[in-house]
Amino acid sequence: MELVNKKLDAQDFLGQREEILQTWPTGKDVKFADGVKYQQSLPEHKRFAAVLLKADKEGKTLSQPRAGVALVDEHITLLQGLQTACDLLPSTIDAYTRLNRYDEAAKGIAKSREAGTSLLNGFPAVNHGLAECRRVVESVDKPVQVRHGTPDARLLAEITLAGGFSAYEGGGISYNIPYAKKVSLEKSIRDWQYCDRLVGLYEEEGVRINREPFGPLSGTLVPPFISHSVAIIEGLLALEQGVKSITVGYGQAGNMIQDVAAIRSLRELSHEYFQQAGFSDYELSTVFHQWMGGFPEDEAKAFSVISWGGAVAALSGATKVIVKTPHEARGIPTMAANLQGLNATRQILNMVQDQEFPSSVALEGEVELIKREVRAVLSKVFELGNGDVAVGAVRAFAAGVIDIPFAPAACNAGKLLPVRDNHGAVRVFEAGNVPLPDDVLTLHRDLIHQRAKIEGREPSFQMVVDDICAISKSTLIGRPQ
Ligand code: 8ZB
Repeated sequence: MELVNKKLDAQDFLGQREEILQTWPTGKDVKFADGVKYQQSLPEHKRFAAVLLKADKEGKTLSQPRAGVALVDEHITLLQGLQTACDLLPSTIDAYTRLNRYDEAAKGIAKSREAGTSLLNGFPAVNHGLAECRRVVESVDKPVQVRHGTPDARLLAEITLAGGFSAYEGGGISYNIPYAKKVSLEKSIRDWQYCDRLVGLYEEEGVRINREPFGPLSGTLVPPFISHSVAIIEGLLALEQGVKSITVGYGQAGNMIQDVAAIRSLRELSHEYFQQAGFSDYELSTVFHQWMGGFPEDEAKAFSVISWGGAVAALSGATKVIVKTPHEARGIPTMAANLQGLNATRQILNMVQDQEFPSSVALEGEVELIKREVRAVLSKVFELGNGDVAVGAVRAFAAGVIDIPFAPAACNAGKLLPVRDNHGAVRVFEAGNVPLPDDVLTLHRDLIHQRAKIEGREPSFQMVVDDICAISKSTLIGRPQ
């Protein structure tokens, strides 16, 4: 089938469903009508979209950890241990499931049973199947989201949504380019149209499922306009398939003004593009990810990074914040470490919640800058797609018009080089083929040269490397030693 941004027709969808539900034995337990009935039985306080909408109206910032282990009982124990310290729960899916390697996940489950500890880096929802997913959802008292990194997430969506999860992270771009090397973008966008259409079918039965494009992308010096462009494209693709609750996301870059401006511009631009495309019947919320790059090993220092993220999340007015842990530099956190990250974040959210970030020339300027950058990129995307955003997205990546820094995908140009300016904001050092207006490019270059002059060196790749390592070595900007 040719890729277009059109609602999948029933024949196409049902044809795919028949095939996809047969790829692993647990697929055959999925019956859509039964999934709808189960979702309808969930109380309001366990419905992800409802809890987000309420928080957004009240101007609150909710907290959410990442968590997932191999075995169901252990996973339940983990989520039960975390739920009193957070507002929203996750189930982070393991890497084999993300790669559709359910046979390997099965071995991981068996070995985890033998070892008495999780030997997978997440919860293998497909292998456990529908009934066990429901047991997870029923064992906790907060809404649960599927968080993963899966280019082809169709079977996972069928099983987990029928299993009572009420939010689903990912998208055809954001779960391909930063996660896979050789998956074609046409294919991942089409496979995600299926996931969005499935959510659309639940919506048609009165069941609201929240969808969240993965905002931070590579998590490495991503300029806000790049991640915003991807989030808006994925939002448009989702709306077309009938999604009604969308959370657009952004990964903390570290400069307070840029980060506050990023969440503000993300919300405003999303409304602008969604409404321009004729959509009005949707709920929009935002998510701020605490720093996604390298962390300091020292736990006290890690808490600083975590708390700063929590503070800026609240100041920016994000609807939720995804929380890191003091184990970030080492790997998958224990429950205790996860609780520490959540408690540190809750304290700062409570203290900052009622404060307002003052308007200023600098903030307004940054908001306007991001908006101009996003509009320049997206107008080229629409032009390349002759008005079709799905086609335009594929061509934009091929042409390097959208270029995600430090992403593994072969179809990503990798020519754009970001670097921090003298205040730590992420700027564009080499634009590659990204069509930024001349005066914007000049502004980025001037800001970078200002820093270079102060550091007494030329802007260079070394400066980029210094920035990538800076926070783990306890500064924001990678100054020369
Ligand atoms: C793209 C997301 C990366 C972050 C965390 C990593 C990192 C991954 C799990 C998890 C708790 C898991 N992460 N898998 N955290 N439990 N199973 O996602 O540590 O911070």
